[in-house]
Amino acid sequence: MLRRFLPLAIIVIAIVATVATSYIYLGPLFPASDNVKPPVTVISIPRGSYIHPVGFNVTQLLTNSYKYPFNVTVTIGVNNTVRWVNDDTVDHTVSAFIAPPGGLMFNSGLIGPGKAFTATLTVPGVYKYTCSWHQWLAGQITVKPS
Ligand SMILES: [Cu+2]
Repeated sequence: MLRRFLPLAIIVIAIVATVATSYIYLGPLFPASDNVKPPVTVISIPRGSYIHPVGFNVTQLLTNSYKYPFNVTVTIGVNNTVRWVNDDTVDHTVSAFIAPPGGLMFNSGLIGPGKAFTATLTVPGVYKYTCSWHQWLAGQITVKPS
């Protein structure tokens, strides 16, 4: 009786082992939906941006006379996680000085060369930020509702 079912048992074990093994190896190729990372907008702080531009003064920041080197628009739920990557050779910060009511006044602290800072903006409106050490490195992010 046992001899008759032994080949069948081996086949069943082989099938189960094959399915289990392929799940282990193929699983990472098809991650569950809750493993999906939030959509990200990447802003590079370019090399050499620590150099003071001719004619810049801080008061220009608070008026409309200054053209922000970083000016992006994002939409909540689409690309509202903003990641700044420091591609320069010195430390920088990303420090908000204007945010809409209830909006995140993000402040990165020092971001070393090659390092990054990430903030997720969930309140619509206009955010303005600058580097604490190099005020001409200012940006404006407009966050739109989805
Ligand atoms: Cu800086």
